[in-house]
Amino acid sequence: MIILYGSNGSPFVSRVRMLAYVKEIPIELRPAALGTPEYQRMNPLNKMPVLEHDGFFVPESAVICEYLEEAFPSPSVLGTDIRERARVRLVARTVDLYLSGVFELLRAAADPSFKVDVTAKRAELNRGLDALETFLADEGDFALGDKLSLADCALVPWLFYGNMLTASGDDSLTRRPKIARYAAKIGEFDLAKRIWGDMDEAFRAFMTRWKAEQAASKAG
Ligand SMILES: N[C@@H](CCC(=O)N[C@@H](CS)C(=O)NCC(=O)O)C(=O)O
Repeated sequence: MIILYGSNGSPFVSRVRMLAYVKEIPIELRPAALGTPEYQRMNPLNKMPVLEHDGFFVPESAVICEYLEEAFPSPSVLGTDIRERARVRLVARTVDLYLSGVFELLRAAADPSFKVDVTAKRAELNRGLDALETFLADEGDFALGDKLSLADCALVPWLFYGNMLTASGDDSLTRRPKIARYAAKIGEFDLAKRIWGDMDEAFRAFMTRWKAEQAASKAG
């Protein structure tokens, strides 16, 4: 039995779910009781997601994806040779380490009480996006060409938020031709639509709760 603890609004949870859709792995999604001793035992980092596979716990979305790739090798989404695998991992790592500025910039725009150095975040994001622009393939429907890979599983959920930045009038993605082409092209696939649909539902529910909490704290 495979259980994924987390919620669909998280790009890290959605990355694992996208892989599960691709590999047709039946995964049960359960809420993550962050902060509880029970959850802490499953993931001492106290973040979502955590995967439970027959009693074995795996935290960290990138590690979970590679675990599932090894446990369910077909179809392969990591690449057929060591250089292809390096390129897949490089894109996924770039998303993880250098593109999270998107989340902070969106949050800063929505929540004046969220304090962040916007100029520094923007510079960091630009560095990551410049690198991504270099790493993406010139042609093909997917991040690294004609075959869907773990690079797409990292990028598609991230793009849910990246597209929000674009919708707010920010040209960070659209002024970079390869990223712009990728964002438009991948959005045509049912898989991306499905992931973004799941994320949208969870995000709207989160925003409704958050706005109610904000209103309650102002009133009280
Ligand atoms: N590097 C982690 C990041 C996971 C992460 O940041 N998850 C967020 C949700 S999007 C979380 O659990 N936040 C709760 C917290 O930080 O307390 C991964 O790839 O799984």
